Amino acid sequence: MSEQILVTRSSMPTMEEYIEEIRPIWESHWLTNMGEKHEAFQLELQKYMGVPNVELLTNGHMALELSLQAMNLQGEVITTPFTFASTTHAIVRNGLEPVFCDIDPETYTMDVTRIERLITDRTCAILPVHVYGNICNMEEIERIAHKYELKVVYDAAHTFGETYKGRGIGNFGDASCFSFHATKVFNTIEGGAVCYRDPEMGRRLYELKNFGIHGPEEVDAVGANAKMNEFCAAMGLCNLRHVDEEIAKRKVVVERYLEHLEGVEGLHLSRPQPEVRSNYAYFPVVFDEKLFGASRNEVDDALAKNGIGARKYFYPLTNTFECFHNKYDVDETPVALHVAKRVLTLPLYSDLALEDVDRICKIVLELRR
Ligand code: T4K
Repeated sequence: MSEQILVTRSSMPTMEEYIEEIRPIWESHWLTNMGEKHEAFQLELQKYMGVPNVELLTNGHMALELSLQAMNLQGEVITTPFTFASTTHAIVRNGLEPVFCDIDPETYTMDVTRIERLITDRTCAILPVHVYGNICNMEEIERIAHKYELKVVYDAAHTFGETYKGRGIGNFGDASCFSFHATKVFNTIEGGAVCYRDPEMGRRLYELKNFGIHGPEEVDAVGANAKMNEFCAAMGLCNLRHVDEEIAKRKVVVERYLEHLEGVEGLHLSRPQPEVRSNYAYFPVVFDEKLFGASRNEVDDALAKNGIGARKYFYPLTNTFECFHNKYDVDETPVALHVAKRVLTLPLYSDLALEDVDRICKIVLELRR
């Protein structure tokens, strides 16, 4: 049993495995700018994810931001506020306007029954989030997008390793943006990737991540610096060898949580989704204070007193952020507001001891009144 338990803990290869992977870098002195590790990792990733096209980036945020830029969009983007700051920021930093759609109370992803009424003649894209690894209703989203000729960019930060109907999750929409941050199921320390459909988009992304440089004497876009460096790519190569084992260990942890918490009155847990191979990214619990007897905040405090750092992912909603100066009406996303006030994600990582899960659940369940 551990003393302090945080919401997650980065997966790492052994030090020896990583050192072996980075050893050639001392011979080549090639540290970044699409070196050998970058190229090898991109290829391995493409195979693992079962996708035709993938572009590596410095992080999941730049994956989102540059995907939108690569599509040359203007106008409004339909998205959800129940997400990390990155999703909304990527839209706003592209000079686009987010239009907030409410979420589904079961999966916490975009409520597809509400999309069409938000479409105007300025709508250019839909940017849904696969929250906690719960997959959006992609069939319906893509039907609507096709009908109104809109682009679809999935925020797939939480879904690495997942499949839907046997296909890698990166195969859907015009683009899917993944995060390989230290806190994710699969990490490259910091990192991200875009899986995309149109090869022309790949060419644009490749240039945009390198300042928009087109040729030795030609810069044809105002790009960024979002190239994955060799040390991050090497970490990716190592962690990729172990990711299936990591996911299998996470499943065991999740099953232990379910043994304790499933069916408890006042607790709402995510259900497995049909035809989805899950990556067990997060363990969210929505607390109904009246039925359970304690609020989300009381549970969070009780866990903190015992050295357990659960997290309120995602509170506050992005449409309430101070940086937006009350521009958005949170009453338009009541389900998202309801969930954000009540959700707590409990610690989850592959090496979390089952005795620790028992202890966490005991603290939670002792708060029942
Ligand atoms: N879209 C969505 C839906 C996202 O959730 C995210 C990122 C993005 C886009 C953007 O992707 P990136 O640009 O980040 O690749 C964390 C992560 O920084 C962020 O990647 C993630 N979502 C978000 C949900 O969580 P914080 O501020 O909560 O992280 P922090 O530093 O408090 O870490 C949480 C816990 O993780 C720590 O208590 C311990 C553990 N940890 C953390 C670090 C940094 C480790 O074990 N090792 C580490 O190196 O944002």
